[in-house]
Amino acid sequence: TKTPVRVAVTGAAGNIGYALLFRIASGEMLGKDQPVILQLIEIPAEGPQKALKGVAMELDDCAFPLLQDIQLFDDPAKGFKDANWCLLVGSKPRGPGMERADLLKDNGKIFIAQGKAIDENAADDARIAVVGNPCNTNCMIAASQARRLPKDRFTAMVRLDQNRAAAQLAKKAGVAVTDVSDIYIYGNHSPTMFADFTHAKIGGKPAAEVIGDEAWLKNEFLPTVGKRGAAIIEARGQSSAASAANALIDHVRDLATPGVVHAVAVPSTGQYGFAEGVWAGMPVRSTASGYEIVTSYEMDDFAKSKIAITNDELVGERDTVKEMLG
Ligand code: NAX
Repeated sequence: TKTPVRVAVTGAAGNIGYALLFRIASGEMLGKDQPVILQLIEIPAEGPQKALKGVAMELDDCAFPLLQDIQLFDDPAKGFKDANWCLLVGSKPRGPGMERADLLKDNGKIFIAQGKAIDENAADDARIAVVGNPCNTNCMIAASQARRLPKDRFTAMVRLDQNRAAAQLAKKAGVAVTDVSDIYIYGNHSPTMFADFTHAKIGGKPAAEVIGDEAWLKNEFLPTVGKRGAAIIEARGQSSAASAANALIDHVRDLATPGVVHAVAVPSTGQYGFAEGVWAGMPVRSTASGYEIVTSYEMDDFAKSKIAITNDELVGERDTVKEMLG
């Protein structure tokens, strides 16, 4: 039998956590033959800690054959101990009237502490996936604390945007989502992201050719994908949870599957014109131990202009938190 993989999850008593943990425990993330140990981390407050116990009771009640242990923590240093995967879902939500800069800085403190706790305590092979927003910049901040672990182990999630884009293209073309390929997300997980329809394929043919409506791609598809999170909140009264958890399952599973190409926010060394050192969504090809950035897509002027906008936003976020980065 395989050695269990330790999966640490922050924000485990939250909405995404509730849609996520049962799928990890059932083997959907790391495989149906891979035992897991869940190390669940919440803030020390009574409410979240009590809710976390409830989630653990339900996990017990599923009697998942692969779930070898469930451990509950209020201290990240203990919660990340020996973790192979660190899924950073928890973050501070934007309160009413709160400035974006304050949100960035408040979350910055959380991700400095978590980055440090991971670097000091997690397993040597630890990989990190950040979901809590603003996820690209939170990820950059956490990675800034890494002394032992390579910074490129820290990734942020743009997979929900990729999945949203694939679904929209399939719907428009009237095909199954499995017919859509080569759709990747560039830049920030925010409305400025660029869902690159220019290289997307439908049934192996260029998506733009199949859809035959450039105005729709530029003026409807891009904003629909970019503002989908807000549209879900408007419709449901709550932010995306099941689809976000599903995207995180996809993100981790595909990082753990050599050969798969998928969009991940990773540290830029200048690919596609992104500023060096920001965490930008790009296509990566997973390898046995990590990933390599796919740099072969040629961008036209339209795509370049979109990438420039989302890059500017990432650089602006970095400027806002630069004193924290040390
Ligand atoms: P919830 O508010 O339901 O849950 C968040 C949980 O995190 C709470 O239980 C809270 O106590 C906990 N938490 C806060 N700070 C923590 C800390 N320092 N350590 C441990 N736990 C902490 O939010 P939920 O709907 O689950 O969303 C979680 C995060 O995902 C949010 O930041 C949200 O903006 C972000 N999202 C990111 C997406 C992406 O594509 N990257 C999409 C979905 C989602 O909006």
